[in-house]
Amino acid sequence: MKLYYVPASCSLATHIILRELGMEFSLERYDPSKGQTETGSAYAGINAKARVPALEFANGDILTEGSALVQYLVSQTPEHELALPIELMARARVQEGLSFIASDFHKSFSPFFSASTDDAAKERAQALIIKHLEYLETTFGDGREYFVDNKLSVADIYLFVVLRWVEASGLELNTWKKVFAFRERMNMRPHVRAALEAEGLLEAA
Ligand SMILES: N[C@@H](CCC(=O)N[C@@H](CS)C(=O)NCC(=O)O)C(=O)O
Repeated sequence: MKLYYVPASCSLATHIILRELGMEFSLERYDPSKGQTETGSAYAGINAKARVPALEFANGDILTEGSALVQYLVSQTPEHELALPIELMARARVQEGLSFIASDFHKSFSPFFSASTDDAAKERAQALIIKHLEYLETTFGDGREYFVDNKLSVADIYLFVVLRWVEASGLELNTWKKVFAFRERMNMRPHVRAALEAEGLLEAA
């Protein structure tokens, strides 16, 4: 498998999960400013949506959308602690967590990654991020170590990746102590550190 990625972006979640699952994969960096990958391939031919992550399989199939990708990957290893629960409500809880992160939390950071965003839009986005962080702080407030049902899941890894962007929005994650402690814990996982190193992010982590 080959993972197309942009360093520190949401593709980092797929990258970490590939490592946590012990899967064989290679990495190919995408440069959005050039519309090309590091080997000179036009990215439009890989993902017409011009987004990472995209995962290419040996038979040439390409799968996109981070939430779908990580669910596909953990479904290959049903015995792994990251596998989706078999019980339907517990499984839906993980999907509920992933949906919140992908649709609400992740996307609230978009204005900070666009050169054309004005200050008013950034202020509105920051207010939304604060609202999401308050919700997360309450969720972790009951002594939970993990986001969904206090059991490690792919949602924790995606949440960790998005929490790495908080400072880029002008906020200090340390304001939300329990969420901050969660990010610190996730940051210490060996496969997380290996992925950060591979993307050249270790000093910044
Ligand atoms: N719906 C997509 C969105 C992915 C997405 O927003 N990717 C961003 C990085 S976090 C991206 O590819 N940015 C490059 C660009 O906008 O040029 C998913 O969930 O996988």
